[in-house]
Amino acid sequence: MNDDTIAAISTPLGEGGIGIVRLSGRDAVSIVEKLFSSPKNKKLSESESHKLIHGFIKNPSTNTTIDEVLVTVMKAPKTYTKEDVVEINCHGGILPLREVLELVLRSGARPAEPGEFTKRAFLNGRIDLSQAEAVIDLIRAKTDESRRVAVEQLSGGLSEKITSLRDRIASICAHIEAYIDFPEEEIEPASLESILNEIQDIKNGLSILSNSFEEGRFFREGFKIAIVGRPNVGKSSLLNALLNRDRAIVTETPGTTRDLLEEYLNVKGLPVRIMDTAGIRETHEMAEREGVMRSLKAIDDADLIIGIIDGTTPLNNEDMVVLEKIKDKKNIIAINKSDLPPHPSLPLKGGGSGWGFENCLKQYSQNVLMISAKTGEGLDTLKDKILDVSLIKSQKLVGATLSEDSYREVRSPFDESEGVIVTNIRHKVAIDNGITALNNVSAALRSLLPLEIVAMEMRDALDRLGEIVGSVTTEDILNRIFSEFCIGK
Ligand SMILES: Nc1nc2c(ncn2[C@@H]2O[C@H](COP(=O)(O)OP(=O)(O)OP(=O)(O)O)[C@@H](O)[C@H]2O)c(=O)[nH]1
Ligand SMILES: [Mg+2]
Repeated sequence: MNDDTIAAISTPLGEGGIGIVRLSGRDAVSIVEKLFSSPKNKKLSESESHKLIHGFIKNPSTNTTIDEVLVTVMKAPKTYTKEDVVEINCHGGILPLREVLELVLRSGARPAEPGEFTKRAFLNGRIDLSQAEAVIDLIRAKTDESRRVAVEQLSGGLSEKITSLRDRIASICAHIEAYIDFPEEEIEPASLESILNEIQDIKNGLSILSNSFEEGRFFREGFKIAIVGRPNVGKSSLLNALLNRDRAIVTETPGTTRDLLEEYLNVKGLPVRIMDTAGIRETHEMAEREGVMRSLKAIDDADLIIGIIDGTTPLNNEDMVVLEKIKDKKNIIAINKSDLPPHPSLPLKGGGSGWGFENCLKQYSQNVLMISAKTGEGLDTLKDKILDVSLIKSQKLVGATLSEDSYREVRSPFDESEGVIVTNIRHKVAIDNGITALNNVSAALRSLLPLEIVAMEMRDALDRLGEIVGSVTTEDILNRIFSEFCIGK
């Protein structure tokens, strides 16, 4: 248990309806008691736990009232940190909050470090490390799906999986150590076979989790999409249409967009980071040239490229340069401006095609469609395509077939992990290290190496997985994790 009491403003700084100063630690109640006065002379130390009490925070040295407040005393251990926690609900302006915090600090609390409340929840055993990490994922979640995955992890979904796999390793380990204690006994072939099978089964469980990471990354960071094409084809217009607001500048002059512009977007539950880019063309203008360089880099970085073609003009050399650049990447080609009369070489709306254009594009992409960024025509189909393409990518990674077409169905490979998706690179690395250690165990058993070596590798596997839940950890790991948090969480 920590001796000191920490305090911080736990709500965002700025104007709001209310703002909260939070304290946690042994002296939390007595510190606030010194500053609090209730019209009915209620004492915080005698009040019922987890109930709001109305009153005022006063500066005891000047006896001036700083703010009218509602205070909640939450007695240990049923609190966020498992320590005594006091929350002071102030009026939401920055001045009252700062003054209340300052008084609290002068009365014996110390400023909390980023994430320190959550760190205490971990150190005091209320949550494990992967749950603590889910807190920050939840705070940062950009879509319903990423929120769902974070809540699942926070409620212990990943921890349970890891813990049960660890328990199974531990019992094999105990089995093997028993043989070490009786060196005259040998493991019987049948018993050896069943140990090897059990290890394989545990490894399969770990692989399912490890494979879910690529999808997990999308939920955490967003699936990265770059909109590219030559100048004036309607890239910025498409970004605006997808976002439903005028985010990017659109003009009829080619070369309008000079810099990358990135926004978050929710495509039917898939969190997407979408980038508008500068039109790609040869240019001697310095700023535009830099912009084009960034567009080319965006093509390299993205998970999916949407290449835009202007359907009212013939394909030109600039289009060809773009098409060549994107043809080996996961891509969709959107022929824009379908609200205008198409260029005669374009495929005709509603079926039949003109000459060349469509076939030509098919060499560059399996996904060619027509849209109008202006009227919104085709955008729903585009979103479906984005979803398809993103899931095909993750399906490949889990080695499943590509027959399903609905989103929910396509997610079925993840039913194997019962909705537990690994989103954190730290967890993925630990799981992969665990798999490596188990591979070493199987190899050592098969080549009849001394059982001490087998047991050592098994303990290594246990430790690697222990890093995920925090049963094995270092100060360095903890600092790295909790420094990512905001102060007051
Ligand atoms: N009719 C019609 N006009 C469009 C459509 N999409 C874009 N435009 C027009 O095409 C012109 C260029 O649009 P932008 O969105 O600025 O094109 P861009 O590709 O971002 O251009 P750069 O930033 O210069 O590379 C503007 O005049 C738009 O109004 C469309 O679907 N239909
Ligand atoms: Mg633009």
